[in-house]
Amino acid sequence: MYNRRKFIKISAAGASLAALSNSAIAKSISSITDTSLPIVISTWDFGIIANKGAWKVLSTGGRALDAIEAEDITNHTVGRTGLPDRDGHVTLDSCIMDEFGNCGSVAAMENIAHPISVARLVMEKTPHVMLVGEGATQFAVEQGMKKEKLLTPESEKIWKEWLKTAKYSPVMNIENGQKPGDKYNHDTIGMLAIDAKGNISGGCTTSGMAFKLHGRVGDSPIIGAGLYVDNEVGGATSTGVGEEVIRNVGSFLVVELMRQGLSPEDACKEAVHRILKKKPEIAKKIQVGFLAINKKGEYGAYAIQSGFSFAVCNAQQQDLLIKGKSYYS
Ligand code: SD4
Repeated sequence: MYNRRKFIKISAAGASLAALSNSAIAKSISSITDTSLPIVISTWDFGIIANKGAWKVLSTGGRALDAIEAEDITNHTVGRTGLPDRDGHVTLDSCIMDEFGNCGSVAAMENIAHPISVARLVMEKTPHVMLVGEGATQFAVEQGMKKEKLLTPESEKIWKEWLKTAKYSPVMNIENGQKPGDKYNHDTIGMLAIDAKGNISGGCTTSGMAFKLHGRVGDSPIIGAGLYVDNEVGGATSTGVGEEVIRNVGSFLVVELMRQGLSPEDACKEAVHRILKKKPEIAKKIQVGFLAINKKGEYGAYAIQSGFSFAVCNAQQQDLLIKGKSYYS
């Protein structure tokens, strides 16, 4: 079914963005009419790498849920290389949701490198939706996952450097361009996939805002905030300052707006506008971005600030990187 290629209508309005990535094409899009399935889309530049793992599953006829679990990236975003909280603990948040509305989640979990797999186990092996902190780690170990130290020497060095001033303030768009020495702040991979059968699943994983208070949980593991999937309508995920997304139940809102007929991009835009309307005073200081896909495979994104990108992978192209539109340019 993934041979069912259709024309991708992409305006070249933002063609000068090629600097975003060497391997990828960055374009500003006016409308997406590509409905080729299967498809996987992910937040930020590093979504290209994450999509590759998912594509192996999708391109061989696999289930969207398995594709989502296959996301694996090695920057400072999640898992083994996430930046710690202000006390030096790497705590991970993750959730997953399938085409039946099943969902699982872990929050503030330490010492387990691949949190989305634990989230899936919570979904499939327990009567619960969410496990947090030590209970989540304990459950993961019981399920055979390895307990390990997640704070790398590199992350420890960055944290110790931060301790000298211990000043906490979100840095916008730090997710992109991560390399040693960059200023990291928060990182997230939000991913949405539709398989060849047309079923939708999603996942969202993060180490949260770097140097956050110990115990802080953002939007990423919260169903409806960092992620929401409704197989009749589509899916949405978010990135940026999670507190604002939680306050507005962002991803659920985007999916409900798509249900009412809005395009993925317009639904994301309306959700961003709700955040801005409630707190105009913070609008210029923070980043929040939404990414969405509808049942047809049309996708779109919208963020408060420019600099939010997302990666698209389908039969036509596996490394498409798109600059999301934004309120401030
Ligand atoms: C959080 N939303 O913990 C996450 C962080 C994030 O890109 O998305 N960073 O609030």
